[in-house]
Amino acid sequence: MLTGIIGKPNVGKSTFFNASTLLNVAVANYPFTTINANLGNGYIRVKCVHEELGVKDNPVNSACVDGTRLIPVRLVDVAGLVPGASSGRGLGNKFLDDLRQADALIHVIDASGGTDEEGRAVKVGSHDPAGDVEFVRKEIVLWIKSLLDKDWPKISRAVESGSANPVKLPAALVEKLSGLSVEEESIEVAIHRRGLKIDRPSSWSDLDLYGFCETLIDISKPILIAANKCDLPTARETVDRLSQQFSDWIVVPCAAEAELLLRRASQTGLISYVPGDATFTIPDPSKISAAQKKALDLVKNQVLDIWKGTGVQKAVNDAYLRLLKGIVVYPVEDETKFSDKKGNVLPDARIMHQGDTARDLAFKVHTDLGNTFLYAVDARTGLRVGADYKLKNNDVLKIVSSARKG
Ligand SMILES: Nc1nc2c(ncn2[C@@H]2O[C@H](COP(=O)(O)OP(=O)(O)O)[C@@H](O)[C@H]2O)c(=O)[nH]1
Ligand SMILES: [Mg+2]
Repeated sequence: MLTGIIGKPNVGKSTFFNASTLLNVAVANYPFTTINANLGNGYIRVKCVHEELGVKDNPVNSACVDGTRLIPVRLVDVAGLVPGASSGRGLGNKFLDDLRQADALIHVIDASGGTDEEGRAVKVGSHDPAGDVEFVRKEIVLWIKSLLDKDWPKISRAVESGSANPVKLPAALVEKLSGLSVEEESIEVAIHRRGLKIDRPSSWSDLDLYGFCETLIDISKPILIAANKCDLPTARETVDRLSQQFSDWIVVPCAAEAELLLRRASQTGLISYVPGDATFTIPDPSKISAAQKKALDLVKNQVLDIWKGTGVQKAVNDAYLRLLKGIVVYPVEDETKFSDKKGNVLPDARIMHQGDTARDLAFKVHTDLGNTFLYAVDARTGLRVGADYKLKNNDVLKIVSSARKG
């Protein structure tokens, strides 16, 4: 799963990305190795199960700080986009290429109203970011539509050829949109929701195609709004208004710059702070300079005390756990000790989808394990569950396969 950070220039996308990807604790075993300037690991924050199970853990693929599990997830900082990007304005299709692989999008807006539509700095409070929410979505829809427009007559002919074995529209569209992280099922659902004829694409109007693309985006690249720059007072009224206006969306008030400051201060040991906390502590006040104290006070007064956190961690959590309906599952090899073969207790925390099964988990751990799956054991109860068992959040499961005994 990959989440793209999108928005017009100067809203704080890179600040958000840099803050989310900075972590003070080492994660031994990063599941992702290719990391460049705009692709990195963010983290999901959840309550670890080790306390509930009464054990001390040794995380391998994630980290555990005082009972909080931090699980790596991939984030990509997408190039800024401006109105008309889908037809090549600004960096144009560069941003679109960046978000091909994304399963969900975090749309960063400047809630303080201090950047115009093109991303130029203007007087704080003078630009209404509601329009940005609309135009960014529209550019993505237009981009998807532009990938289909040109070939629509050809696709229609293939689907309506009347041959004994005609091409099915969803299959044709998956092929056309390959590399876009769009599934056939999502296409079927979008066609159905829009009440369009699946076997008569030639009957679709231009508006029908637009509407279909819009619904397809809602399903296969859902968007969360990160209302950034909430440290500025003009953002308060905007956040309330946007939350009402976009009530179907998740709107998270954020202060990316404050989060970056807190993570940096935590990295150098000036403060104790776990990403997503509503407070921080200063272990040794004598080590803090007057300027540092002033900056930290500002973060406390203008962000933490008002919003109960900087929102950056919440936005990443919500993208994976709410938008993408993720759940956390702990696979183990010794269900009596909740450990792997080497004795690491609760070594891995994996993000799965609601509705995934025990066999899906086996495949996620290793293809061989999926192929030779026999059953799984719920480590809490010691009871066996079958391949179709629906995973629950915080499950601790041992997978038993025919390949490896014991
Ligand atoms: N007040 C305030 N400024 C921010 C915040 N986040 C970013 N900025 C500022 O906004 C400007 C653009 O940030 P940047 O991350 O480069 O934006 P990008 O172009 O969207 O990647 C910079 O001057 C940042 O310091 C925030 O939470 N609050
Ligand atoms: Mg940037």
